[in-house]
Amino acid sequence: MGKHFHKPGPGLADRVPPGQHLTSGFPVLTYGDTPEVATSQWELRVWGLVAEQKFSWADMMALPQCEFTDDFHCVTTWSKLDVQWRGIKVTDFVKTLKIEPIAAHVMLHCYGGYTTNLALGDFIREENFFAHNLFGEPLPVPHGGPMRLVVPHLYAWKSAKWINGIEFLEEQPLGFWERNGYHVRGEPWAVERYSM
Ligand SMILES: Nc1nc2c(c(=O)[nH]1)N[C@H]1C(S)=C(S)[C@@H](COP(=O)(O)O)O[C@H]1N2
Ligand SMILES: [Mo]
Repeated sequence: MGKHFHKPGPGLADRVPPGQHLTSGFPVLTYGDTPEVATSQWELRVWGLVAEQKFSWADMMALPQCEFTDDFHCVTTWSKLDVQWRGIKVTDFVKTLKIEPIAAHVMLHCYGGYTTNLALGDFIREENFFAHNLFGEPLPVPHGGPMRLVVPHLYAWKSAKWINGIEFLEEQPLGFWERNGYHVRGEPWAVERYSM
């Protein structure tokens, strides 16, 4: 373990899932290239078992803006506590959608081609949000700027950076890491790291 990683101190242990170590920095974890998207070009499209719609940056900024403080757990074993974000609750966003009752899963799509899947019940949760601000600054591009999803209750590979699409499906799809051996759900307290 390098000097930036340490064992959780007393009182923090109950916030660090099994096999995880705390980091004081905020590592960047990206598979492949980092896409550069200006907010003027940015777009979020919803399709599949939902009335198709496109959201511009201005559409997202017109939704209620909230502050969030959450712990962040990467499956490669680092955790960062108390990350401060600003953005839009998924529950506020989906109020504007017409989702078909048979929809049971979503595939999240990103600029650059990354994908990850969530059960609808793991996506539409009060604590999930689209983030565009990190520690009081516009979300840095390496961390998913201008806009990413944050799903605090699952391992961070579900927190899609540079999000640009949400596909509503009846059957469970498999995203990039899920096809490559990662667990389909990824709950850190249950240590759902791999599919076998
Ligand atoms: N588009 C995209 N989103 C992504 C990833 C990625 O490679 N591409 N990596 C995931 C993984 S494995 C983690 S741990 C977090 C890392 O977020 P960070 O780079 O802001 O720490 O983003 C997730 N979202
Ligand atoms: Mo990760």
